[in-house]
Amino acid sequence: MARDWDDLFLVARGRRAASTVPDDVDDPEGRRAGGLARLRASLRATRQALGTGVAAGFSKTLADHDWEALEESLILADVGAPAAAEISESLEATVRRERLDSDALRARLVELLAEQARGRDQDGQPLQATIDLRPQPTVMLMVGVNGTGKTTTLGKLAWQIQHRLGLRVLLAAGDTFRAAATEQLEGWAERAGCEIVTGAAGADPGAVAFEAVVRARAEAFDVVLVDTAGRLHNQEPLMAELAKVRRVLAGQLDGAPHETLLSLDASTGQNGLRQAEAFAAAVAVNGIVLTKLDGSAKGGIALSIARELRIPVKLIGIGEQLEDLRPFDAVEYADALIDGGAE
Ligand SMILES: Nc1nc2c(ncn2[C@@H]2O[C@H](COP(=O)(O)OP(=O)(O)OP(=O)(O)O)[C@@H](O)[C@H]2O)c(=O)[nH]1
Ligand SMILES: [Mg+2]
Repeated sequence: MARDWDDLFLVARGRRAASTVPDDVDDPEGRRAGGLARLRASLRATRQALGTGVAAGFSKTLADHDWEALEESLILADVGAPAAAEISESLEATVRRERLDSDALRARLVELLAEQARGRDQDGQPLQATIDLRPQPTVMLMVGVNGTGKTTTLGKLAWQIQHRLGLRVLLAAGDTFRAAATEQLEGWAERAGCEIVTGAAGADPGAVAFEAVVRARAEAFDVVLVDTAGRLHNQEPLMAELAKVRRVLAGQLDGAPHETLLSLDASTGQNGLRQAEAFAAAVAVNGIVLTKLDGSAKGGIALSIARELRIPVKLIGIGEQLEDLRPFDAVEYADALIDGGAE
């Protein structure tokens, strides 16, 4: 069974209310099939980079045991050289040990890809790709490079938390830098039916975050989602400003921010790894949102990040609409990476 929103969010017993997600967003009959088909469609470009547009062609490569070709195509899809080498070596070792038909080989490859995409911590335990909403209130900080999808993701997330879990969300428009950023988030607040705290243009983003937490505590909001302005990971003063927002939140509420999500545009490929490194150093990122997987040929980057930085991918963006944000499922992702289904 694929991971779902209920596997992603940890919610205190008795706190969630009935879901008000309309059927057309979340049709239980069609969702799985529809969702998987959409994920497959999103990963088409990556799959083509893997040279596996057609599953049969891919099986042939495996049957010929062309490990170098496999390794190369994994690297082309931005899986990263170490992961690519490990995967093809492991597959080669399996084949040497036992005779596998192409279906079994394919299944083994999915397993290996999923294993890498899930990632492991220092002690070898699988990374936890959950979002803990049990602290009251839970404060989430969204960070990342310009245009990677921070505001859109927060808006989609606000909608999901508000409608699916029935929790009260407060948005904080911490991007006081870019003109129209506040209006953009206000639009999402309206769609999600949640409240928002804004600041004047050019105001201190830390002050907006501070005010949001004060209000959340006074009015018993469950979740505070803090947006921030985009910045390049090598712009030191801006990274320092982000660290300050984090400090302000930490000083205001024990454990805050409870979740710091980094949004990464999947099409940036291996550069995303550098971004993640720099943001993690500045604000202790504990989850990745991989956006714009639709139309990217570098979807393999999810594997590199989990493996190299030990930060779990928690969410993926596969389009601009509300329903285009999904919990990351390593097996589903690995499967869609090499199999386009009926395309
Ligand atoms: N195709 C696609 N587009 C996306 C996705 N996520 C966001 N976008 C689009 O990317 C553009 C930028 O998204 P924003 O949410 O404004 O990005 P941001 O990181 O907040 O940008 P700044 O605030 O300027 O740093 C918008 O046009 C979004 O609709 C996605 O998963 N897929
Ligand atoms: Mg934004």
